[in-house]
Amino acid sequence: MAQNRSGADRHNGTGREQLDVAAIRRDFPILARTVHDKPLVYLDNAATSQKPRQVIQALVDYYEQTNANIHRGLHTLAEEATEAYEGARAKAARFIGAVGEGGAAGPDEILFTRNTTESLNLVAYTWAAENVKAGDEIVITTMEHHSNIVPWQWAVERQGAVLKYVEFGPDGTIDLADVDRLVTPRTKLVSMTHMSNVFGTINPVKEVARIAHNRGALMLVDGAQSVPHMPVDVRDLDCDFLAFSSHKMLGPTGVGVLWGRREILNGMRPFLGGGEMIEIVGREETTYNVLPWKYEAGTPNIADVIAFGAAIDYLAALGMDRVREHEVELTTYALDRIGRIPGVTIYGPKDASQRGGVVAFTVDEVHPHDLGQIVDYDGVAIRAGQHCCQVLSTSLGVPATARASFYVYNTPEEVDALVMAVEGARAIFAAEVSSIVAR
Ligand code: 7TS
Repeated sequence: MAQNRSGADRHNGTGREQLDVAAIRRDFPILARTVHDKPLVYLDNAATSQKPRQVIQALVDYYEQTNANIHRGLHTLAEEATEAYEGARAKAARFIGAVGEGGAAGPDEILFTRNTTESLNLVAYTWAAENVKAGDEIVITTMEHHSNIVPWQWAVERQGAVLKYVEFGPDGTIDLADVDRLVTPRTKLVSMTHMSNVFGTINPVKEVARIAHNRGALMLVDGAQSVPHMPVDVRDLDCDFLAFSSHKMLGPTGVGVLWGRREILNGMRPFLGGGEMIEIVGREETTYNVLPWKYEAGTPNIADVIAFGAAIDYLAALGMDRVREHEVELTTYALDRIGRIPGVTIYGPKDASQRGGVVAFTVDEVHPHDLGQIVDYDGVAIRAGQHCCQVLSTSLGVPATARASFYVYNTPEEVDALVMAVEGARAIFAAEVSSIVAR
């Protein structure tokens, strides 16, 4: 497989080497394309990231050299496919610190799903069904993605429980005092995004986990936006579940992870029934396979899981500390540059050290959807709308925002291109308004 060429050659004054973004960019074939005859400026990474050649090649290699079903055949291809698939699981475990003491038995806590959404639903359907009773509480926040709201709405409806929300303040952060007040001995679970996909807020999930545990509740962390962008260690967070998606961290679509504490996963019923998840199937009853296969019924997404392993290798070689530093730098620059555009409002914390590489904003007189479309003519890809966070939008009282989100291959020049494109959009609308006035 191709080597990760993305070395590091610059220093940032901290003694630590910075990412060599020019070398990284050469690993991403799509960044060489144009959109409307302009170089692509891809700033929609919170939705999905682009894929390096190493990941694309892992898919091609798998289908050209290895393709076989796993855990079944006795032949060479099946063995190689199984080894590669389980190897990716071990990489995922190491990446989030799930490897047990002495390097033993961490990967069995990694369950492969389709995405963060499925990981969250898995907990809501299985764990909640047996552990949440009438009158119990589940606590989430008003900045959650729909995938961390809807499954809990259904769960509390099924169980006769109550869904409680921690509200965010004007700067898009939560107050631990509110968490402390809302989490009671009736609370069974606190489920919270580690990094908001709209505000970029990095939530104090470690402190929230401590509060949850003190009241006897479990802590689920939605890591869809944090795991791709900063070091995340489940032992340090001391959470009970962590959900994230491959496609937001340089890997293919169709692969998600649910990490859970071994004793909790062992105590839960499986999610889906079928092949692989069983031990003995009788006419009336079935006993289950051990972790992690108990939760992986049917033929999994073998090729994409293996390529996800290549994505993890790529990020690990860059170093997640450096990924985070790069994004703090870029976000600081973007907050300043975007903030200087007349009529702009930026949402979320002011300080880039408190947020991820996500900048949601509005521009007076220009609807975010129009903005998204106009900047696309300049080759700039951003997202506009509610970003699957309607509860957040309603609380904020802002029906839609434009959102730029960054990753390892983005540059300050691309932030400049965004700002110029937004200025252009403003000029178009200003011209329209004056022509209407003149009429
Ligand atoms: N949680 C958060 C915080 C997210 O940002 C997303 C996706 C999800 C969960 C769901 O992830 P999935 O892989 O299951 O889809 N967020 C976005 C976004 O901001 N724009 O498109 C998808």
